[in-house]
Amino acid sequence: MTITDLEFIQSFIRMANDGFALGWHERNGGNLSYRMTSEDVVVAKPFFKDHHPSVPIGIAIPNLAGEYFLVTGSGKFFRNISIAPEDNICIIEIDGKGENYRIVWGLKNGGTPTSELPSHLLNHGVKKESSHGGLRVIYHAHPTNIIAMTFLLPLDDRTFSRILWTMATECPVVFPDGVGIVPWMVPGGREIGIATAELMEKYNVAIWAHHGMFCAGIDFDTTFGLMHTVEKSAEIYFKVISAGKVRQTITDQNLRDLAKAFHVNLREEFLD
Ligand code: 2HA
Ligand code: ZN
Repeated sequence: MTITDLEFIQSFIRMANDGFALGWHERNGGNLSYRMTSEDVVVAKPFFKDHHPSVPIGIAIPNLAGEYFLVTGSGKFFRNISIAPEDNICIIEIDGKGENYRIVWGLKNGGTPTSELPSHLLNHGVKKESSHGGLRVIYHAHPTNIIAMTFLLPLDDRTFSRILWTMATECPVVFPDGVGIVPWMVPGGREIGIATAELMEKYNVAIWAHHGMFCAGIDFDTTFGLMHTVEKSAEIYFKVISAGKVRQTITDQNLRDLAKAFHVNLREEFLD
């Protein structure tokens, strides 16, 4: 038994592979983080090593104090995660103030956690609070169609949400809150992290214009499924607009009927 046999690490690796297989992780694109449960920490702890220095996160996230996260490494390729997990991912421990992290396992040949660590941790901070601890996965990927949409449409939450909802009947059920849009910003820092976390107060999906998407979910399946559903919707959008003139679509009344039948609250301000 090694640490990488643990179920949460296996699930993390499978998700990374699936994202790569779908073309969302060219080169070192994308990153993934998972807030470990106390049970995960108990079973993983015997494999921890204690020689890494404490590093500032660059922002204080007090409600993550003492949490452990499994995260991808900066500059690492999703393509390589399953063949050498201990070299491409790591576990970090957040200090008692939520201001510093320390690697406790992984990145065995050196390296640092994902360049988008501020965005991941700020999103986790928001979601831990709003989900009463239930939400554990934050996923960033570069799905082709959703990126392409950000060149064509006005960058507002309502426009994107309405189009994505109406491209396939299950979309409003999968993301009834809609999606938020972050205008183009420099990636990898505190500012884009704050802008994304603000949207995560309202949504489980934040689209970064001309860059990619962030999804949040309670577990690996839900979070991967959310990314997959939104990206598929974007793909349908392109097939439709490039194929001809739209004759009919899902109407606002259809959306209301769906919400009623599936017991979800569609964001009212996005309906006509
Ligand atoms: O290269 O996706 O946003 C990793 C990224 C940065
Ligand atoms: Zn990216």
